Amino acid sequence: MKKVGIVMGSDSDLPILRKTMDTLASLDIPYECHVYSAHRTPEEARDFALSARDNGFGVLIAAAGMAAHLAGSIAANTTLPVIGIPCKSTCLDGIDALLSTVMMPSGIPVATVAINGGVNAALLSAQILAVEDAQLAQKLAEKRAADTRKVLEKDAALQAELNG
Ligand code: RP5
Repeated sequence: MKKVGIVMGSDSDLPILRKTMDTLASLDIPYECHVYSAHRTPEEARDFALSARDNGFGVLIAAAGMAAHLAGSIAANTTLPVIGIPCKSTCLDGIDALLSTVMMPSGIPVATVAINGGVNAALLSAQILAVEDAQLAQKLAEKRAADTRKVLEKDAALQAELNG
């Protein structure tokens, strides 16, 4: 199976990416995770993106806060699918990162998930890999069914509390 490459702009983003890694691990998807910044380590971020396909990656996830150019700069240097996670920082509640990540010019797409959307980034990367992997598609279907059951159990508990 192809690997998922995870890049974050700072180790301060790690709590969000831990959810990404946990979700990938729960689906037995191999991944690598790095701290490379579009602004502080532009050469390392560029080299990672340029070599990603040859290094066995199938999807890349890039997470950054503030003026979040990481996902866009990674996408500029690869034709692998790139998923952007805008991270909430102390100012502007993550709207700064959301707009910086999502508003890509035509030609260089970034599939942007919600602010701090670490779980969905992992699931979207899994769904991309599952296009050519029936076993992974089955695992994703089972996870969906389990999540559905959890919600219905909560509804049943609520109905029991409200209606006796
Ligand atoms: C961004 O700036 C990082 O992705 C992080 O979200 C934010 C703050 O970084 P630190 O100052 O905590 O290293 O580049």
